[in-house]
Amino acid sequence: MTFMKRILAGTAATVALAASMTAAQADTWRYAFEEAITDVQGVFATKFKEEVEANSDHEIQLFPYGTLGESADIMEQTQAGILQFVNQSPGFTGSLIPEAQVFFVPYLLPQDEKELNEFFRTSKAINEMFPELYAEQGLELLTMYPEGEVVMTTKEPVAGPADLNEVKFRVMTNPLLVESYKAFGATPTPLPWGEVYGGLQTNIIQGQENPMFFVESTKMYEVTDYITFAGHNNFTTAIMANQDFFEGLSEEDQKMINDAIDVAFEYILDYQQGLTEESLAAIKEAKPSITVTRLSDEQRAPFMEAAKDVEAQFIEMTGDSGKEILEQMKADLANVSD
Ligand code: 6CS
Repeated sequence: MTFMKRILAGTAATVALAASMTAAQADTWRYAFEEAITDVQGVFATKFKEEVEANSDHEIQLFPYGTLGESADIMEQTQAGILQFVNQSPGFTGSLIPEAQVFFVPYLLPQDEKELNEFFRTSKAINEMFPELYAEQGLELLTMYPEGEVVMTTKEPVAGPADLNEVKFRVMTNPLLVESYKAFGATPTPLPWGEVYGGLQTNIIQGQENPMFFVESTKMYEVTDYITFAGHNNFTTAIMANQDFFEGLSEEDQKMINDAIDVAFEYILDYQQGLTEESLAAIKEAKPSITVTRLSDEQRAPFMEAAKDVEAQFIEMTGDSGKEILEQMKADLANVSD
């Protein structure tokens, strides 16, 4: 190498080193969720990944349901900092953050999709109060979003609470859901997701509830014969980051993450338009003998009556803090209803 070439090569190396010192570090972040990659949580996660990777040098590694264990496992891994992001429904978080069980007060959330979406966008309870409660558990709550009307799938027809008598009904593992199905007349059986299909197949349980897309994708219709719309709830879910991880990020990265969440949030609401009907059509095609019933207002009345007890139990379980959240949620809901 000539003297001049050596000087130029040295300068180039110094410039490259300086650039690598000032450039933000490119990291790989792990994100786990409770559903398959093609389910709603997977579609949200994929959109979030695309946004993060398009707007930063960071990479997101996705872990769908089953790859790292059950819902409770991925939450533990996130709290421990092994994962950076987790999507977990309050159906499971309710045992960690009792106030999150408010999403299981039946008939609290509106059935109108536009109203529901606007509630999630604007709710003070969701966007200001819940983040403080999640923070107490080392979690940065990034957003919550709905995943569709919850339906009951059972082996026998359900027209009212009497039909749930002696029915062992699987619920997610949170105490208020247990109380809810007790009030609905069933024998609630809290189980992690992985035990539901087999439990129905072997008749250990005889019913479960979930949004329609999930009934279809997980083939719940193979092991139950009746689908009942009682209008009692819409499935809520939440995305969180490990708080130490999030707080350790630059302001620029935090903003980039929040922007990616906002894009994925709107995307997933849009994606779900018509999804319940599409899933129902796919189920009817796969199993023409399935019976689908939408309960009339009259048939819903006793379930709605039972909801009052569940609300009272929620307040009993969570005290002033739960009461405050519930009241704020009601005010937020009133703001979005016409
Ligand atoms: O029922 C459950 O356990 C599951 N349901 C949905 C819609 N998502 C994840 C959750 O594990």
